[in-house]
Amino acid sequence: MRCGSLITVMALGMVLSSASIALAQEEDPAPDVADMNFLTGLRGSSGQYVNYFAHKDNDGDGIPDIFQAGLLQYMLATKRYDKELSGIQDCCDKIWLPWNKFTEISVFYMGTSEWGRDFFVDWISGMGLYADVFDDPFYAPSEYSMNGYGLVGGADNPDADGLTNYQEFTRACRKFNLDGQNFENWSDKDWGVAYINNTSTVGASVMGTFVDQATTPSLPVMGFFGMGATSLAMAWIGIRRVSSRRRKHQ
Ligand SMILES: [Ca+2]
Ligand SMILES: [Ca+2]
Ligand SMILES: [Ca+2]
Repeated sequence: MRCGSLITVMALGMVLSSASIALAQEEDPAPDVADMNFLTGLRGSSGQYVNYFAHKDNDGDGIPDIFQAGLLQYMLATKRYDKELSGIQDCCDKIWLPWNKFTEISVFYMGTSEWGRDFFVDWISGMGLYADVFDDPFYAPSEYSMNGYGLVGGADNPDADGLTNYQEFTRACRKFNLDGQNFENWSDKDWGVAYINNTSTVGASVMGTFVDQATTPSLPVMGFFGMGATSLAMAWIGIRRVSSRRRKHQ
């Protein structure tokens, strides 16, 4: 296990251990994943978890995890990728406990990396907290791994435009004069530019631009055909004008 992963596992242990396990589980349905805010979930209230989760790259794909959480949140809300994300509601249903303040973190990391899922399955079930809900189906990686969906990883390309999510991310950063390849060096001010209000996936921010670009085919595809169509249109207009002038002079 990588050092970063180990640190995050320890952090997950800290936050989960701090949850009040003495509270009784209530009969309460799990939230709809489309309504969950993964941005605030990864930050925690008042942003106290940003150093463990939100501003880290725990899966090592080159993108801060908060941006992947934003992309996931947008995809769930817009329901454009329902087929690929069909297993995530079931994942949420099985880990949901009304008193658990870490549902978004749990769902996100269980889904995006094998080590995260294994942590929750083995470590927490070992504590006996989730013994009844972590049954054998959770040991099927293909069923629960977000990597298997091929949507929010750095090498994924959900809009099929030839640009990976990592490339879409660094492009979005450049639009706001930020170096996406070295986000570890960003200041608090830079992070404020990166995603405004800490809650939204839309708007004039790196987050809004990244989410839009990652789900919209861009220049490599649209530019080629777009330039071809524009050239043909201009040529046609030019011919019409020349023909018109000739008729006037005849
Ligand atoms: Ca990442
Ligand atoms: Ca793309
Ligand atoms: Ca794109």
